[in-house]
Amino acid sequence: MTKTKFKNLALGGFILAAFVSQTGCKPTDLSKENLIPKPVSVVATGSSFDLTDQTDIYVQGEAAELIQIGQFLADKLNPSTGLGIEVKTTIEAPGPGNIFLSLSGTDAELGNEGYELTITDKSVNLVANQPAGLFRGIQSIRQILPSRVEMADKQKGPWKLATGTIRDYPSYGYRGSMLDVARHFFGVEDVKNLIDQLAYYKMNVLHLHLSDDQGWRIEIKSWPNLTAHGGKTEVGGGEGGFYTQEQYSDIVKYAQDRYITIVPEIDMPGHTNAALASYAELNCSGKATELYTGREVGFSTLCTNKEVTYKFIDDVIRELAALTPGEYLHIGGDESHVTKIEDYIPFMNRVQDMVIAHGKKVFAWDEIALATLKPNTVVQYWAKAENAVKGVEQGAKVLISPAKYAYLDMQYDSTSTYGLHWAGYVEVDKGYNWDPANLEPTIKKENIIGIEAPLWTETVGTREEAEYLIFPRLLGYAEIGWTPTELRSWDEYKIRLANHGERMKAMKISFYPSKLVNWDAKDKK
Ligand code: IFG
Repeated sequence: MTKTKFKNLALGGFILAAFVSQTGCKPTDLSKENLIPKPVSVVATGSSFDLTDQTDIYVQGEAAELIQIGQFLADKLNPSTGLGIEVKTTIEAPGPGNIFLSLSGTDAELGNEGYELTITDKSVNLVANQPAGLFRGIQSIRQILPSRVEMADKQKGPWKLATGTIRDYPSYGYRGSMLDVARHFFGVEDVKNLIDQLAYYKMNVLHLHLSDDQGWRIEIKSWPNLTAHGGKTEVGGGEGGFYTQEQYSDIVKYAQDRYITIVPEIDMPGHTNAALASYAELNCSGKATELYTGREVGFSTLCTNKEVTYKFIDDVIRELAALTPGEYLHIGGDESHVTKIEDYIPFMNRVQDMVIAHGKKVFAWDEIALATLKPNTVVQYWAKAENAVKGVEQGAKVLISPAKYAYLDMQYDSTSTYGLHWAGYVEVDKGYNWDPANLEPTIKKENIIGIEAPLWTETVGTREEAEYLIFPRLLGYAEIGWTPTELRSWDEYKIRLANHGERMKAMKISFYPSKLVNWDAKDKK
């Protein structure tokens, strides 16, 4: 090494030592944090903010909603840090050492879910236009702290946040997953657990597939046998189950408190054996079918030419709409292989009108594009691009859920313990390396309402089994829905994903340790 280089190295070391001794902290780099989804912009300033037992979370004004958001963060930080962080209200910005959440409607670019997080060595300021934006921003605060912050029991400090500014907002307004609770039933606690995980990754919709051939999972008071009989079993013959209307409302509120919308689905005219087994009059034969515990699809249909069928559907839609604050009801429409197309089309047209009459907008699988789409009907692209294209040509928005990229029940590879592979294998990289706006020339970004990753549960029946399929791929779909495509690359993402292995472990998520990810790359802090 030349003399000059040696001198420069010594000088650099001296400056670093002086910096550390002056500020008492090691330099940091906010832009190297492993945030998922990746924020729109991060500017690092190299210092750090310490959470201490003097730190509190201040919210501006007395709004109960902001206090609740502050409390959500405090409840996530206190068990592991033991710092006893409290939520307080203030008009002015608080003194140094605190976290401050406030609303300001002056930053249109942030939209309803965006936020700006400014961290200095003295303060943490989170600003958004709407409470939802604050809620998305506190997930970033959680992810900037060491992964052990997500542990349920007390961990040793220090609890440092790298300093700098994050400006962030989502690409798509609908960023969701779907849980099929019909093939295998999942109880309220499992659903709430999934909602917490969606919230951590800034997702904002959970679509619940509430009825199918194997089970009817939502109490309908005017047709009680749907759950009394139709909820009694599941794939494989297990005991099945269902949500009472009270339990469904509890799930809806839990989701709402995390700025997540529940989209309930009653699949029809196909995928209806549970209803057909519960009420003989719904069958064209007038005879009830047997309960079904297998995994075949496409063998059932409501009797589309009997008026009682529409009375049934109207009662179901009425009761479900009254329990659902979200603007959409999903009416399925997929794989109606034993419904003649000349019956399917008028059926789907009539049911759309019924949903609208009950004040909701319609979601349906992409086959509905064969019918006449009502103005706000959204086509969920899952199998046939030509159906989604038909939907766009009718002026509809498309929800992007292509089975070959986004079906969480697809096996990772031929050795996967759970899952199916009719749409192909979906390893973690394949699930990440695609762009919803680049699937079909006709389907442009402006035609897309967002992305959804469905989990069909023919092959999984417990939380752990479901998590094997959901994670880690869900993190990639969260990023596809949030982060601009031009900021995304698999090679860079997989390093951040590796660092989330520690976080998923801390949150007790039984994720699939894909060999494509170097999970041993230890968390940086
Ligand atoms: N297709 C069926 C689902 C489920 C799935 C399993 C849709 C819209 C295959 N319909 O996906 O009910 O069986 O991968």
